[in-house]
Amino acid sequence: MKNSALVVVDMLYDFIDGSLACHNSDSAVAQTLKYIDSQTKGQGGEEHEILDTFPILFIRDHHPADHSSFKEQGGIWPSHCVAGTHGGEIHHDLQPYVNEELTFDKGCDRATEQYSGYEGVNNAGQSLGEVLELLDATDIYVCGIATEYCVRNTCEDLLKAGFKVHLLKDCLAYVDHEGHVKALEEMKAEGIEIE
Ligand code: VGL
Ligand code: ZN
Repeated sequence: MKNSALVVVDMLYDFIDGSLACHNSDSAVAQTLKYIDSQTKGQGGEEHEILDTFPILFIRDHHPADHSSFKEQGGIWPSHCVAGTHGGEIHHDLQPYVNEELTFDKGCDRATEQYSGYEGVNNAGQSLGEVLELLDATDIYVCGIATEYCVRNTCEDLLKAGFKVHLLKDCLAYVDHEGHVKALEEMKAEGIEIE
């Protein structure tokens, strides 16, 4: 899997079993773990070796408590993924693969929606796009929540930036099933590989 990387989008408690719980989220987390496992086979099995050959990057929706997308502020979403709360944490089972430098926050600015993780930033202020280039990644595998919003916007920005994008369809959760199916069809037509 040389030159490949996995981007895990918003596998956070508020999207799994919290205020904005999405369909298929438990299964998406389980399938993501299975996928990560399948990539570790034949690579020595040591976690640091996996990370050297197949980096795993995490996106976090990371809002201030008065984010403009929240209903109380006139937005369309219930309050979710507030920085520092349980709802904004990455699922426990994925924690062994989380590395601070490869974790990118988005939606931090109160006034901006920012569905895409592409311009999310890590604790050193680097963006996801920048770090993927530094890693020499050409093929980006994407999974996460929600298909129609953050996953889609992240995939489209990656594609525009010239990466080959592979979407792991069993590792997705969504707000609405019809919206999920439609988003997959449209992404396929745009040149995103659905796998
Ligand atoms: C998302 C709704 C609100 C997402 C983020 O990451 O898909 N959806 N905020
Ligand atoms: Zn959000």
